[in-house]
Amino acid sequence: MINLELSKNLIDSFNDDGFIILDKFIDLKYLDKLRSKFEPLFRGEFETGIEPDEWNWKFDKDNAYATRQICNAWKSDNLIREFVCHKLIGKCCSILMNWKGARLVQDNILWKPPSGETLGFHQDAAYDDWLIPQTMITCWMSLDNTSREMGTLEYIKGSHRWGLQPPKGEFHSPEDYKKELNIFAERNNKKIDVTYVEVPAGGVSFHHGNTWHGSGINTSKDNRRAIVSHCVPSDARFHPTNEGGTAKIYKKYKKQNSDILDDNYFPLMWEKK
Ligand SMILES: O=C(O)CCC(=O)C(=O)O
Repeated sequence: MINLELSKNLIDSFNDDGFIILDKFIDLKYLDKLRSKFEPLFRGEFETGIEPDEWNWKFDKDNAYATRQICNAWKSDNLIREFVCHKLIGKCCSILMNWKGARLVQDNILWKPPSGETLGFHQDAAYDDWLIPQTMITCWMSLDNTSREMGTLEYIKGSHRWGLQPPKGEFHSPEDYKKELNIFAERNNKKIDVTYVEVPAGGVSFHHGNTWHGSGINTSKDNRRAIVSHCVPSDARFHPTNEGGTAKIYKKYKKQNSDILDDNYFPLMWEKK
């Protein structure tokens, strides 16, 4: 289904740059089937009968050019679940982050149509201050060939060493998608070195939760679609008091008198034996 052997060179690159980018990950025979899931999901046709946690773009209702995003489509669709919760993703994330295991905190289904708009630069781990430890790694799987013209994902090399800032600014369709990045870099005297994730369909990138990233406008005539696994350590716990970032959506899964992340809502993907 998916294939990857992490070499020492790849692990070193991840530690140096805050990301790695690879041309081959998803077995190509699954790509059409995965792409065919997007339209029904955004029309609200959920195979399992369960709504995703966030469904923030709907056909015939929302801005046609916004980048369309669903969070936790794994609850709604079985094939998406097989991919975003795959044990190999959990294993790669654990090795790259030096964790004993990984669980899914959130998935993303992303669809940037032709003329599709920006996603503001941000750091993923900034949204999970409601977890201990506050950390994350993201596996971004592309279902289409990507290029700079298509508004592909962009990374700032080495920015995983810049610390974590609270989330600021607009996420969906900001006019200046680099505004928050530029403000931070100028204030802290950081050099901005952009890498565009240009991969064939079925390619992948992994990025550290502190790595600054975002994406520009799709100036091509093609759709750009991705499925994404955002992972946290298998032994992460709910923070007793923090309520920032995405807490208002995900802290409802905290059980009274317990700080444990329940496998039913935050699936365990892989753990070292
Ligand atoms: O695909 C994009 O444009 C952004 C993806 C992203 O922000 C993420 O995967 O963390």
